[in-house]
Amino acid sequence: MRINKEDILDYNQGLLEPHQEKLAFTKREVTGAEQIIQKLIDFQIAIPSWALGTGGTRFGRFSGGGEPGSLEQKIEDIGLMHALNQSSGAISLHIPWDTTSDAAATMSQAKELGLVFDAVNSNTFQDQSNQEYSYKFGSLQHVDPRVRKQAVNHNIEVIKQGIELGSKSLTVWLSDGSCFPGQLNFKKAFQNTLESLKEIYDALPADWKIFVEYKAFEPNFYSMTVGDWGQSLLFANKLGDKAYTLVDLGHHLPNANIEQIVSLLLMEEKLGGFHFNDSKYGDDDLTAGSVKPYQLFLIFNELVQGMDENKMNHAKDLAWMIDASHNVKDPLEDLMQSVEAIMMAYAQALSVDQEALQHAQDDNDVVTAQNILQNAFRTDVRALVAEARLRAGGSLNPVGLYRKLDVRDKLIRERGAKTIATGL
Ligand SMILES: [Mn+2]
Repeated sequence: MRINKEDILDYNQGLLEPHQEKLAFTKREVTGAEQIIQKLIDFQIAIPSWALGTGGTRFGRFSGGGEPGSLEQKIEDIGLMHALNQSSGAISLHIPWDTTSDAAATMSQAKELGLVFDAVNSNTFQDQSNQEYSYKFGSLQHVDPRVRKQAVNHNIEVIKQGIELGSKSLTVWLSDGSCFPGQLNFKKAFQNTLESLKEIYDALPADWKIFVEYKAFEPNFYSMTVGDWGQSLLFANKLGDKAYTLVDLGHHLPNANIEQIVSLLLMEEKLGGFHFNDSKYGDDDLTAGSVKPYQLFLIFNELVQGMDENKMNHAKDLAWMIDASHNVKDPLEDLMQSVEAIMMAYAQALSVDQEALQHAQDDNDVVTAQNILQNAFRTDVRALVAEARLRAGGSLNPVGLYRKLDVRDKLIRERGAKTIATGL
């Protein structure tokens, strides 16, 4: 289904007056509000093709109904979400879960909905029915060169599909590692992985990037071959200029200082992309900003500071993606909540007086430094985020309009109550 422009305009009309009052107040509170609104309009967050269905766990999966059963329907879902919030204008495909047999048709469907294809993701953490060798004991790290070759070839195939869709980057997340002490020779696993990544790197077009994503644990529970940002950075540095580290918020050990990691990766000009989610315990895959919003803000503060120091374009120079899926919410409503939380953290970070913060740091004025950050975090910027959506043609309240239009019911009527999206 599609969201009509008229429905958006009608709905916004009813919310306009209180919004404008709130916006006027916020503009008095926040310096540079107009520039912030413009940056929010430009900022787009890619939606992964696997997040449109209810997420699975090891124990059960509870479909919410009307889930997209094909790539076309997934693009349609992201299109209607983008129509509502004007901030989800990119898709990140997971291959082989979501492949196209007609790239031109897929491209034109996406284009019509205002969407582009962001990073493509390979998958060597599962065995596919048609593959010759198993990834049970790893893929790019495997002791058997035939398994490594198969995994390398898969990644090269993913690059080829990405080229057809206008993508410019490949994200490699490996589940490679070991579950028991003694299972693996760490150095050999690293070297095998490096050799395999080099082959993939050599297949990248000149204007492409490769993102090496790390994860501390799961599915392997003793060692992960790309287990933290240090290991990822080692790979990225050894591979070359087109290789970067990718930070996924849920892929750290509890209480890791992710904002410090982000700051140093930007200093090294090796931060390539970012996966948003939130968690209380591990890789919980919860809605961004739902558990630790202050952490999300502190991360954005480092992102803004580091990107500005490197003269980077906030909207274009890093790959932003939501990487979350869970069991209890309507996936589209959940994604809209994530996007809103990300936009708020970004807006708050943009409002930080970086010069004053630096002075406070140079003076060892800890109280002022803390106040600068906490004042920004405690400022209600929701009206700025809503105004950015309004100016871009979206809804002042995306979830509100989604519910008013009974989108999920319509999708269930169209697609059925028992459809299951491909993915985890
Ligand atoms: Mn991820």
